[in-house]
Amino acid sequence: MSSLPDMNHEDHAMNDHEESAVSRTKRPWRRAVSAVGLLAGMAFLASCSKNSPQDTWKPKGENAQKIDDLQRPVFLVAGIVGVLVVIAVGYAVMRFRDRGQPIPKQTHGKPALEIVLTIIPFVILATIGVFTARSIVDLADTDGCEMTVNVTGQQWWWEYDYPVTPANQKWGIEKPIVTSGELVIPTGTCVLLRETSRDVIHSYWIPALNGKKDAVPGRVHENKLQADKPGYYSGQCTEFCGLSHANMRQWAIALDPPEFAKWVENQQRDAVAYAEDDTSPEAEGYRAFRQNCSRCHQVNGMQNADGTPTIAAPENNIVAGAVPNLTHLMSRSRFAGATFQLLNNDCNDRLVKAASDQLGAIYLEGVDSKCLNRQQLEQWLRNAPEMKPMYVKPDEQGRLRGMPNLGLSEAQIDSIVTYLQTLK
Ligand code: HEC
Ligand SMILES: [Cu+2]
Repeated sequence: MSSLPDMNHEDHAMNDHEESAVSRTKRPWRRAVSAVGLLAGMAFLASCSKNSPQDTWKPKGENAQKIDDLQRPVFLVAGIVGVLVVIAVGYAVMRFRDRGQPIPKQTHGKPALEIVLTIIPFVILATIGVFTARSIVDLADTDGCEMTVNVTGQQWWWEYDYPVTPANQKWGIEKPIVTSGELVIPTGTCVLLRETSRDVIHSYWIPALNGKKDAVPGRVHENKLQADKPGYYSGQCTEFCGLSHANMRQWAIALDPPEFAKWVENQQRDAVAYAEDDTSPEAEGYRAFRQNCSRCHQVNGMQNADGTPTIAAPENNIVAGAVPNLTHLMSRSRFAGATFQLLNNDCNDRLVKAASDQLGAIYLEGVDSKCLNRQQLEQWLRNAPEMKPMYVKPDEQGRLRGMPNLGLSEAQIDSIVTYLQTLK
């Protein structure tokens, strides 16, 4: 030991000083190159998805456009600042890296520099702040919408009901419409969503049409949606809400006003009531449904054996007190939190990839026997909690948080699916 190790040297223990000096000068560049490569790879993968229906950079409606108009310049400014900071840090790291030189003279206080470095971020943030506040106020203004839909979140699906209001009556809504999973709206129309929840906090989000809005129990949050063109716009619950949060999807289907009117007309129709002595497979399925499903699921128009209306009592069976109304199940394209397809893959592709001017007609076809994804629907009736995790342990009053396994026989399932196909 002839000399003490140099304390400023990280790798003083290295034997080969020459080689370590070489690798020390090369290594930072190699690292920088791999870091840049990694970032580029990540950016590439992030943009990889062929069709990215939840892309927030592709607004398809007025409110989403307002958000986009704000986020683009903010992203640009933040990007420039970010690049400048990385360059400055990179420069400082290279230029002043430890070569064993003595510690530089320490200084304290540089008022001019400090003031400049305070003023620049202040000006940037204040400018962004003004535009952000303006956008928030603008988006929060829910006056003047031409239609209202109540949107209720529940573990783990969304219910939409279209109340009879003067504005909604102009769209032909003379009877409340209750549906689930898929929100159907007319194009070019400001639709006011009145959001709430029956259990925990959920959040409603259709990225192509607007930002997120929480659905909170005991409160009503207003949110506007407007779609410029007919389309099939996807979203998902964006507030963690328990076991099947990931299976709580939502879709907005925008139709041309004349096609929307057809949808409204159909939704207000009752389902067929089959006579008790009818022995057709549909009528058999109808009775099996009434026996096994009607205590939870409402089908408007269904009748008991004595001719009185069959009224579901979800409040006695489900903690949150509601269950999807199935009167027009086959007018939807998805089920159970809009997670599973009622349409087989071919028919689903045809709908999802439809040109904007054809989408309405295809959607209004609903699910016919050619298109039915029978396998998934049967699986649901065989054992729903296996397809979608749900808390099926009853509470003290015997109520559940999801659809239980009803222990149906294959013959019952077959018969009920035959009946469900009539619910257009
Ligand atoms: C104990 C109450 C209960 C019973 C009985 C019940 N279900 Fe359900 N069902 C539910 C609940 C709750 C959901 C919502 C589950 C979800 O999406 O998370 C549901 C969802 C569904 C859906 C999806 C609807 C949609 O629009 O997304 C279908 C279809 C369905 N049930 C069919 C049936 C059939 C057919 C029967 C009778 C064989 C039946 N259910 C019996 C509670 C019940
Ligand atoms: Cu949720």
